[in-house]
Amino acid sequence: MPIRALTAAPPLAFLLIQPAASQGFTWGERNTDFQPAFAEQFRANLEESDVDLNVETVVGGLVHPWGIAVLPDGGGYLVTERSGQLRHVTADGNLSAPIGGVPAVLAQNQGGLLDVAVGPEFADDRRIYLTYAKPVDGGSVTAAARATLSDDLAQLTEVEDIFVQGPPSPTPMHYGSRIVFLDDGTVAITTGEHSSRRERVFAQDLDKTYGKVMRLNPDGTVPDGNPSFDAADAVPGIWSYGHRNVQGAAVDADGTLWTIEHGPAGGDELNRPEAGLNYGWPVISYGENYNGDEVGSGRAAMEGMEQPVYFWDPVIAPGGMQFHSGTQFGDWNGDLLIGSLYPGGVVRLSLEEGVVVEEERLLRDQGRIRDVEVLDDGSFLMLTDFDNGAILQVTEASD
Ligand SMILES: [Ca+2]
Repeated sequence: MPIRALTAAPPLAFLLIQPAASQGFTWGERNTDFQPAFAEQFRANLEESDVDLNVETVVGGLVHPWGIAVLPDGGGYLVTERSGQLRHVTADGNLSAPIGGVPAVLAQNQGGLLDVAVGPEFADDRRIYLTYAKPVDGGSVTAAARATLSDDLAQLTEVEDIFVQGPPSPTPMHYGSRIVFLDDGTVAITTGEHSSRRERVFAQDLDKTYGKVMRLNPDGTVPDGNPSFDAADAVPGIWSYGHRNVQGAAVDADGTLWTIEHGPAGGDELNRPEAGLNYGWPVISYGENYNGDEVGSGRAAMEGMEQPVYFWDPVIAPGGMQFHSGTQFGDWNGDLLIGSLYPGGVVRLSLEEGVVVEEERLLRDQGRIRDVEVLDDGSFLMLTDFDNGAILQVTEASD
């Protein structure tokens, strides 16, 4: 965006009608002129928190870190590097050698070792969960595995896939993915649709697991309470469908699952996926393909397909996200903190009764943020997605 950066400031009259811009942020030029389906769906009031952010490096030298999870009882963090390493980091920044036993990954293009989650019974069973690009005959797929982490944090054992996407894709793009635990002990696993024109339509097919939110038991079996579909060949475990590339998922204080997906140019979406529903891709979408032609039907709304809670044009290129809680940044409790790969930093959304009422752009000088993890005290961790990436901790600066 160097050209935009060099353009002159907007005329004064334009400035006067703008809501308060967060840290100098103003909305960029749109890709398309689709009208939002409802007022709160697009460009909420821009806010600027009256708080100072203190950013410290926990550890650097990570190669494209992708996912991070917090171990209980002050046990530090697990962090993935996309090229295939899982490492342990102590809370004071001591980085381990790669943990043994990680599944082989296809570390190509957007593929590699992706998300990591700590099981809810970790203190007893030491189970952790990973998502990754799994090499298979015919290409690769998104997979989720569970494993047992040794007491010395050096080795995974009992590694088994609990989900393997199908069919195999020749395109190492759009793998999603996140794995998050729901309040009932099941897991939600998000996928992508491998991007290509031939494959993206599989997001609409219930006999394939491209572009889906899956809901499974932690051992990969299918729990009670999933939706049933008319299609006789529907893959068991599908929760919702018609997604593009779901790289963020989080559960709110009420136990409701939210997801965020990379859309086309001008079509990143926040969704609250409900059982059995179709979220539209690639039939309907805001925005347009990155080559400038229209997506699918050329429409942003259609009967039988769900509207996003919120969308961005221009996009934020979302990574992972989490709901805030804790005493630091206490005014943000219940807000979503979303990592942005482009233009970068953290996007904060304030929600009321299921709609977005406020947006803030934080930490924009930090560049590509792949994942965000809120700690018990309300401070939060960010992963910077660079060749020389880092775990950063953001605390509320005291006066
Ligand atoms: Ca959608």
